[in-house]
Amino acid sequence: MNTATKTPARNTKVMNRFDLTSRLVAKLKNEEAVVGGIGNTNFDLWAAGHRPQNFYMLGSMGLAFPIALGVALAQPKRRVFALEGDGSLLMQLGSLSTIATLAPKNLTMVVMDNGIYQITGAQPTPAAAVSDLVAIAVASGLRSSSWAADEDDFERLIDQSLASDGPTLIGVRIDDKPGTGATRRDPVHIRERFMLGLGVRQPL
Ligand SMILES: Cc1ncc(C[n+]2csc(CCOP(=O)(O)OP(=O)(O)O)c2C)c(N)n1
Repeated sequence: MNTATKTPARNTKVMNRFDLTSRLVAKLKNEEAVVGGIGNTNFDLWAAGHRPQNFYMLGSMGLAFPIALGVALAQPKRRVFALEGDGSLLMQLGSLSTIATLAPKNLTMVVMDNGIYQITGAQPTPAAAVSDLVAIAVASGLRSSSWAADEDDFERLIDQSLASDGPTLIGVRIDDKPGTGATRRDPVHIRERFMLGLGVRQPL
């Protein structure tokens, strides 16, 4: 028997990245920072409605959570969200231990698990069907980590994270759809706009 069928992830609903991202963005009322990972997570963040507090990672996989950690530590009064693909998180699993150790109270991470590297041709990730990313997060010390059973549960877990006294990780299983939009590929512009949005740059 394939033991992968026993992982909690396999019992959760397959959802859609853009829909979940839109649900998250609809909840934002307090200039929360949102860091999108390379490719589809930031394309859907852009498509859900650009905000000055959004940062769109270009080029390197696995940096959404580390960048969000830095923002959360630098601005502890601001809620910070990070959206990352499963393949990208696999590039940077050590960040989970670092985040668990530094334990910012204001950080909510979402891993969008489609089991593939969608944007480069849908190759299966090595974790697909054998590893449970939420179980890895728990074992890394992130005790508030869970799979969202469906869209309502995702929204509940987001709300719950706001009241949590430590970092939260939410795993969502998603379909194989590509991202909805396309971020303008100008890293300096993205960085400057984000820093302005966080109030750490003065307008020119
Ligand atoms: C270090 C590194 N290796 C490989 C790539 C090429 N690459 C860009 S996005 C991507 C796949 C991302 O997969 P995932 O994070 O699961 O997101 P998805 O495309 O499935 O939404 C790959 C392999 C890269 N940009 N950086």
